[in-house]
Amino acid sequence: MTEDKLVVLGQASVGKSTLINQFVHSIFIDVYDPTLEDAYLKEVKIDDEWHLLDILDTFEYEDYTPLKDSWLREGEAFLIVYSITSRRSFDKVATIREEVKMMQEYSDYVSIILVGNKCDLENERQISREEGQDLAKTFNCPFFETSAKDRINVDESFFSLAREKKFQNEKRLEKKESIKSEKSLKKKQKNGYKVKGERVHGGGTFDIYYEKKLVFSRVQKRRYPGETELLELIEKEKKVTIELKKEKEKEKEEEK
Ligand SMILES: Nc1nc2c(ncn2[C@@H]2O[C@H](COP(=O)(O)OP(=O)(O)O)[C@@H](O)[C@H]2O)c(=O)[nH]1
Ligand SMILES: [Mg+2]
Repeated sequence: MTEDKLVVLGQASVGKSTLINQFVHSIFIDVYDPTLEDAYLKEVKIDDEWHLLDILDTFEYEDYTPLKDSWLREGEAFLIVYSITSRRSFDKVATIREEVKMMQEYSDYVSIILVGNKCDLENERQISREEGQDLAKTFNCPFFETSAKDRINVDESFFSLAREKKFQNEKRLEKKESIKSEKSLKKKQKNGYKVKGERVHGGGTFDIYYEKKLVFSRVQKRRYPGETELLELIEKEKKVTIELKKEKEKEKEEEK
């Protein structure tokens, strides 16, 4: 089971606590109660995988609070909420996102979704759907208009947040891997011997960089790797031409 630490952020009274209670308990609370920090757990199956969602409700932090730092640092994915009936709450979103990015270790891979709540209050609307969508586009994050009152897009938002966390994690790991393999290729290109290959099946050519260290150890044992040995190393169906000899001669000349 995957555990996801989700944090719900946003200005006071946009409906954070109501959204969470609707999601976790399927109830609508119509009393305005500025919450203190509160955590909720819910087990859900998302895309055939069980998730334990650990949802943290937060309260508005006009003043500095060390609590806020820990929410932003320890959270793994963030639901940023504004109310479609409040321009002020919408204007606050960008700042909240910046704060999240500042506190997260991998700021390029922060998992955020944007939610415009209270979409049942159509005649009090101050923020158009397009405006919300456009902001989410600049954040490159998913967007939902929700109603915690009518239970519109509530599950969808939390599910999407868990998916976003998975997606960003994978993106980050992929990038890490590609940096690693790029580095090792560069090292081989710098220090290794180039072996040109030609695919027998499928056509095309490829280059393989053969580690210098390996060649050296064989040279010391007076065993220069022959074409057969290299062929063994490279997959059988590939025809290989070797530029090793030339390189070795060059090296010898340089040593003189
Ligand atoms: N009409 C409507 N009212 C909502 C909705 N969500 C929350 N509210 C109301 O807005 C007020 C503030 O909600 P609350 O969850 O306490 O906001 P929080 O401060 O962000 O946690 C409460 O009176 C809620 O009943 C919604 O989707 N539609
Ligand atoms: Mg609250």
